[in-house]
Parts: sequence; C-alpha cells; structure tokens
Amino acid sequence: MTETADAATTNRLQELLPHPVGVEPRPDVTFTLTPSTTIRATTPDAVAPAELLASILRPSTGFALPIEDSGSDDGIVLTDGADPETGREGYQLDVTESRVVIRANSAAGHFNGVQTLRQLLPPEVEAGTAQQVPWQIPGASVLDHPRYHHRGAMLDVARHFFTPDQVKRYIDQVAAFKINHFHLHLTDDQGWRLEIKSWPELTNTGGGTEIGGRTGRLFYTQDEYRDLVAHAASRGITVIPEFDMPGHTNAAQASYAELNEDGEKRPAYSGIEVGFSSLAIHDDTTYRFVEDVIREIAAITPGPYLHIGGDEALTTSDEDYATFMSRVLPLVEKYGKTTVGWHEFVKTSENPEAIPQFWATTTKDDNVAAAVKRGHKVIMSPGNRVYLDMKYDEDTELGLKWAGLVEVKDSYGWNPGAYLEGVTEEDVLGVEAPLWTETVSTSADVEHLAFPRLPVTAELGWAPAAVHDWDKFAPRLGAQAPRWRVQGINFYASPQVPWKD
Ligand code: TNX
Repeated sequence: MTETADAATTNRLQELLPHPVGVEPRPDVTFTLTPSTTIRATTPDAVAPAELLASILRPSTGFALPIEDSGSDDGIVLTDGADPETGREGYQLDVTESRVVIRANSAAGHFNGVQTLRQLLPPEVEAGTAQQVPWQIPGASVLDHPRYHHRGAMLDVARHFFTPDQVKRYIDQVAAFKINHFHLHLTDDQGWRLEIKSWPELTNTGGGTEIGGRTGRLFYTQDEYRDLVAHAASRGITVIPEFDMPGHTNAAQASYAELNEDGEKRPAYSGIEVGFSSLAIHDDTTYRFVEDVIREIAAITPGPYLHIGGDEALTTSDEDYATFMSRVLPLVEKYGKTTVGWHEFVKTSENPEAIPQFWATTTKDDNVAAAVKRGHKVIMSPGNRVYLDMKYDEDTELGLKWAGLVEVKDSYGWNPGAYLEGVTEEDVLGVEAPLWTETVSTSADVEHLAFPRLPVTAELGWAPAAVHDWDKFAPRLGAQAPRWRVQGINFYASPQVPWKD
C-alpha cells in the first residue's frame, strides 16, 4: 500500500546525525513496519546487526520481527554487495515501498546502516514499551561511509565507579551515533577497577575507594569485563582498556608495598589532584607487575588496542619516563596488542604503529608533529574542544574548567584534520571524547555532560568535512531532542541550539 509520507517523516532524511555522505529522497514513497514485517540477514556479518536492529524495534513497535536467513524479499533485508565506495565501514540503505535494504561489506557497515535506519523511524522507536504510531520510514537511497576510522568515547570509571549496567547504558547511547571505540579508563590514583588474578590486592584494596570517600565493591571481575566487551561488540563497538602508568597509580601503590620505591604502601586517595604518584621506575618488580597486568588484560580483550596512559607523570624525570616506556611498550607488543597512549608517551616510541592520543589545549606539539613524520597516526582529543568534563559555561554545576569552558559551538568549531600544526588529515586516525569523572557520579551526570557534545564529536568523526557548517548543524542537532526525551537522556539544553519540541 502506498502511503504519502507526512512532513515529519520526510524531514528525518535531513535530520540524520552524523550527516551521511549522500542521501537521495524518493519523494512520495514510504515503507511502513507492520506486525508481519520480517528481518532477513543473508550473510554471517549481518546477523549480529540484525539482532541489534530487532532489539531496538521490538519493544516500541510490539511486533515480533523475526530474523530469518532466507524467505521473502519483502521487509527489511541486510545483505552484502555494497558499492566498493562504502569501504570497510560504510553501507547503502535503500527504502522503497516494499523493502528496506541495507547493503554492507562488513559487520561494521551493517551496524552503521542499522543506526541510520533507526533515526529514520519516529522518535517513539526509542521507547521501552509498545507505542501506537505509524512506523513510517521515508523512501530514500543513502550511500554512506565515515571520514575517520576511530570514533571514540571514553569513560573514566576510576575517579568514580560506574556499574556494568551504567556503562552499558552509556555504550548504548553512544552507539546510536556510530561511535565504534569505547575506551575504559580503568585505573587511576583513586581506584583500580579490574580484577587482576595474579595481583588480587589491586581490587581487594584499590578497588574499594573512589573520589568523595564512598567505599565498597567498586570494580569489575574479569567475567564482568568480558560481558561488557561482548555487550559493546553487539553494538559494533571495540573496547580499549586503559591502565594508566607510570603516574596515576596511587591505587596500585596503596594495594602493594612492593610497588613503591620506599617499600611502603601509600594511603588510599579520594581527592582530585593529579600528577603526584609514580611506579618505581628502577625496580624489576614494577615490570613483573606491568607484564602480569598486560598479559591478563590482553587475554580477555579481543580488540587490537591496549591503552597505557602515560599522562601527567609529573614526578617522573624525562629520563626515567623514557626508561619506563622503553620497557613497557615492547610488553604490549609481546602480548599481541597495539599501544594507544596519551600523547606524551610518543616522544619515546620507536614503533610507528603506536597511537598517541592528543589531549592538550594547544594547536602545536613538537613531539606529536615529529611522531607523524615517523609514521604514527593520531587520535584527536583536544581538551578545550572535546573534553566532556569541561563546563559548558560558568553556571554548569558539574565538571572542571582547566581546559576552558566548552559550549556546544566550541565543541563543533574545529577541524580534526587541520588542527595541530604538522598533523594533516591523513595523519589523523580519528576523534575521541573523554569523560573524566572527578565531579561525575551518576548516569544523569554522564548524560548532562555528554549530551549534546558526544554527538557533536561523533559528527566530526563521521561526516564529510564539506558539510561542516554550524548554521546547518545546529537544527540537525536540535532535532535529536525528541529522541533523547523518549529515552530519558538528561541532556543539556544549550541556548545555542534550536531544540525541537
Ligand atoms: C587531565 S587528560 C587528565 C586526567 C583528568 C582530566 C580532568 C589526561 C590525559 N589527564 O587525569 O581527569 O585532566 O579534566
């Protein structure tokens, strides 16, 4: 049955976030989900994305939406044979009266196509219970692929602990914007959050404290971590675990006397200062410890990356820092992983596979510029642009402001491929928005700082550079509000954005 699309339905093609590469509307054509719609996955790559799609659509539509590997050509079909232009993560989406076809050449491409399809349905699709609305999808042909491979979100679970369910909630929220890496900052001065079986005191002692003084079982068992990794994978997201070292290590040093130069355990720390702790650089015990941690975490992390931190080692001399990294970086390789680290580490790295994550507030960094000349790729997280823990304005209750106040327009108004002197578009692996949690302790807090700036970072990471234009972006961002309201996301209604009712 042909139904004429109403304006709200066709408008959704202009509201997609991140902005796709190309959208051709098919005016006067709509596809409508019905109780008898089926989802067909014709390739193994498409099965998990089809399951994700069904899990999004079933609660709000109340429809069965069975997943089949053969059968009717009508309905929703996830299949291969996408245009090679879509690359390793892109997709094509075709909506006609009788079919919605997602074509992709990888699971990643299917996940991305699913998130686009989701945004073409009414906002009520985000509801957890059955809604009575016409489930119309506007007729269109979309061809899409990302600007950058790395589109990341980071959550600091060390300063404040977040339960697995809270982390999953945030993973689900960021997946909607085609974020494909989730970086977990698992250790810091205030807490050690992942069980390491060969060093059990790390969590027995170091996993029992956080900023503000709360105590308890504030860590993940390895099984819980595996489950988080699997949850992320079921949304097309790779987890990057971080063990920050040689600084930011007080929680480990409070757990084991032998990790301290003077052989004395440090007291637990629940304040917010940075830069005071360091592992013992000239002690073999330190490297036995680091190797045990890397070995255990590598074994339960299917993704290619391990983040070694390396920031703000303010009590470590340059020479000691270099000594430490020259012993630790080969250990990451020994266990088959690629190093990611805060950009300071790269001054000592000889392996151009290692990835510096730039976090400063300058537009010039000699070490990073030299590193890209040696072939390193960079993840861009400039503090004054994408740090989600920076206050929006002076009135923001949560957050810090050492990197500046970051309103929504500030977080949008930069070009990752032409931001750092000597670092060009080709040198940039992507962007990542870190959320440090010194002042953040609930999901509502996370959402208030991440929304809308996380979707802004996702836009910068995915959308073609040519569409970059605040005046066009602001209404597209504002059009997300009805979806966030249905989901109960506690977003910051910035006065810079025309929020839709
Ligand atoms: C700097 S950015 C840090 C973190 C803090 C953050 C607060 C970076 C690599 N280190 O330890 O949590 O600022 O904004």
